[in-house]
Amino acid sequence: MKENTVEIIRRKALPGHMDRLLAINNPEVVSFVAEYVDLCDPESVFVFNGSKEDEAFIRDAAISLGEEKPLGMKGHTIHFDGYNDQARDKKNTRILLPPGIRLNPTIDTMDRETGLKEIREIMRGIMKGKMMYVCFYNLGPKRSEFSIQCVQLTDSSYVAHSENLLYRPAYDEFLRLGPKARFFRFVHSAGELVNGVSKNIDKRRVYIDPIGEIVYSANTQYGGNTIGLKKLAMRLAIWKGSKEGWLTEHMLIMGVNGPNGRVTYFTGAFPSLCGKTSTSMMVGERIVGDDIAYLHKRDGEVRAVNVERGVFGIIQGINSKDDPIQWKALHSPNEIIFSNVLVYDDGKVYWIGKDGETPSRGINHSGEWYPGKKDANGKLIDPSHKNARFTLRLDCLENLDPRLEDPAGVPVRGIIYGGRDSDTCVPVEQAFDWVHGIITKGAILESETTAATLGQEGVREVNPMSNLDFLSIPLARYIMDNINFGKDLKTPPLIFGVNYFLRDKNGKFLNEKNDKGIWLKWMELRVHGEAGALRTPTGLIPEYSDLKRLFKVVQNKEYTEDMYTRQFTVRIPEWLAKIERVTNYYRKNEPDTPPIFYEIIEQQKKRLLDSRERFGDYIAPEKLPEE
Ligand code: SPV
Ligand code: MN
Repeated sequence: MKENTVEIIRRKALPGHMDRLLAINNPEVVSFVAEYVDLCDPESVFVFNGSKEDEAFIRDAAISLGEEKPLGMKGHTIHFDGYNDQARDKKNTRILLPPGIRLNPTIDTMDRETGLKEIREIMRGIMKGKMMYVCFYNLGPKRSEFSIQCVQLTDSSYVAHSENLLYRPAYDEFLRLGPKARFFRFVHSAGELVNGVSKNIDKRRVYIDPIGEIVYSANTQYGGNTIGLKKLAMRLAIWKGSKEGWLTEHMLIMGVNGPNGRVTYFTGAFPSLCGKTSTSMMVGERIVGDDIAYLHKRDGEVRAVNVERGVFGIIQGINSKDDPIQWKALHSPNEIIFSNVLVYDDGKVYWIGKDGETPSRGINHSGEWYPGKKDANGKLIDPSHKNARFTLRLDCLENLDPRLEDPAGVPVRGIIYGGRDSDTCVPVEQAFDWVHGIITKGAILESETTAATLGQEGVREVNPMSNLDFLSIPLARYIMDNINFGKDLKTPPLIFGVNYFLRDKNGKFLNEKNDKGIWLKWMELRVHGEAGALRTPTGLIPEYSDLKRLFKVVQNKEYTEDMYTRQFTVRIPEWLAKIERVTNYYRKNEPDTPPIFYEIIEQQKKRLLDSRERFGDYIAPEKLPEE
């Protein structure tokens, strides 16, 4: 190691912290840190060794620097992002690629050399006057074939604090692995702060370099843009997994409790703000993860781990009746960071959809807030942001599954795809087989856009596997990776589509929020061949008698045949329109889409047309044959 590499850091490291770095015995770690100490020019360098004292130091720094403020309850803090910095910035998020690689047009890319040059200029001196945290984590459980080590550099104590809750600190793993550690790298700076928020939003950039396995994030604070190990690492992992034959998915992982103590594991992909977290936290079931999963094949089975160990969840709509588990965790003295909610009465929090009245005054991401307040463009400001969130460790939740840290992962028996779809798909439907599922439930999933990303809401967009925002490889290749993943499995997971957002002609939702608990129970029975099904042109749906029984036994609810018919009627015109839309989309945007995709879609179209001949546009389930 060059002497001056060490010297660059030593000059700024807190007492004893250079030794922490050298103890790792990995020259790559030292030269990575030195490069960015040199470029970003922080005032001091803190090396996080994973101890309780270090965690407390970071927590306290977040408060003393004003990035977080304590709330009324012990352990609770509030963090605000800047007014236009509360969601993922898709426009300024770019994958840096060498010439010749083409991604889906919705993903912004940039020539690698140009991007690296630009971001280095933006980051030059960006940490002046601040402390740089050097943090070590593990993605996935430790000492597991799923594990990926990471080093995060950030000048934000909020980001470091969030990562301490969300990921497994792994300085010990770096010590153990020494020079063998290969690691993902993240460099973040919130940039210059004014009133605690990033000032230079015009220079907000998130640049992802899958070849160098490094991500840069500058002039932003919102977690989705800054927490390197979350959606930024996901792009690196998708790239890596595609080369190595495993998958990185925007998926929850959960155990569903079946009869006689049986636990069946599912993963589920939903776009942001479409019910993924609330599904994973369903009362009576077991959460393993709510956002990102790695899927490997082992001994003919699919195995999954939660990449994270915490939740950065949407808070809007959480209430005591529908979400008792989250409600309880949010009202207990756990270590929790609230972001972009309303703070009132000196330390109470309010969010849209919470029990009780909206307070008449408070502080939110826009400063002092009162009902009727408008922003500079005349837009009414909600008391809390729609994408306001809470960050906590999963062990705050009473239904955490004990296998979260299992190095072998959990065996996956069912995969669920769901989007925000007001008029086409039934609430739950099983695909005929793996390939049919990957294509008609996953690859042609559409969803209406939400507040999780900047831009207009409610626009229907194709969102393959709910993972489109995070793809660093061509979509056509990603679809083939998924199809191939299903080959040679002894127990291929069943694939299901769900839709929590179906509405009637008057725009009223056809389902209650917790009906999803029943769809889970039905899927669990299907995995074990213990429930029947009816065959539709698009898949297999539940029989009324099974759902009626499940609603009664699980939720003590009467489920009428009329409700069932309204929910599970096959909507042929809407399905045909969807096929038209998605086929056009793929033809236009993904010229390399594999032929199997079009074959499966054509077969589905033919089944829909044949059924229309026999039954008309809308087929009530009573007319459908058993599977
Ligand atoms: C999502 O938007 O899908 C999230 C939060 O899970 S973010 O970190 O913004 O990606
Ligand atoms: Mn997500």
